[in-house]
Amino acid sequence: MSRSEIAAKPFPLSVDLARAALVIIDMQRDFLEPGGFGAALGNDVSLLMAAVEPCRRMLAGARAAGLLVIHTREGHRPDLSDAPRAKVERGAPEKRIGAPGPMGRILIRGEAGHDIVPALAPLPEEPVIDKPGKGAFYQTDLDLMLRNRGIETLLVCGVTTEVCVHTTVREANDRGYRCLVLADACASYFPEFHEVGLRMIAAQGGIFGWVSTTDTVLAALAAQDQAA
Ligand code: C5J
Repeated sequence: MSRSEIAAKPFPLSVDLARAALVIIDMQRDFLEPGGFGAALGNDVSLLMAAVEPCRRMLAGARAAGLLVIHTREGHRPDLSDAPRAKVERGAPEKRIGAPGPMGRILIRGEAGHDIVPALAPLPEEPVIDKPGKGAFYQTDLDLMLRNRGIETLLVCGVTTEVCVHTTVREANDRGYRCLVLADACASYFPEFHEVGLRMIAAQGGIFGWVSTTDTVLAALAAQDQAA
């Protein structure tokens, strides 16, 4: 497969799409839906919901093109043995990780709120990385999976831009992966953090990665299909 030149900031990125994976970060009900953890903390979850449709389109395009698709979820074991006290003890007790919420215990694996939103439900063959931290590489087998498949470039989307997307992109960058972040398929409860978060990634000649859009990447996938 030939390389595709994908328009991006700070400059176009040459991608071997056969060695690219789509990584969808934490599109979980607890973060996105009314009544979840994010909403309980007082956030406007509609800001995050705006990323669902771009993610859905990107997911459909990646599946059609045969790309490796990886989903991540932030959450913990029911006994909280993998949750640092410093993380659990943050905030009001009734809104902490493990506390009962409208969609089950907040950010606990197996609870309804921990699940990925139905529009982006993983297929059985798509790996789901359950991560205890913000970064998708921390204490997971993501790096092993990517290396086993010869992946070089990550197409990254999901929430939140400045927390789990950013942390994952930084981790990936240090491990030698090129990261192309899809601006419209990421979101934050804080629009200004989203904007600045994206600018930080592409700053200084692409210090952590590149920033593009769903449509741009979908067009590159379609062009590759036609050329094949
Ligand atoms: C947060 C995330 N914001 N997925 N998680 O705690 O960004």
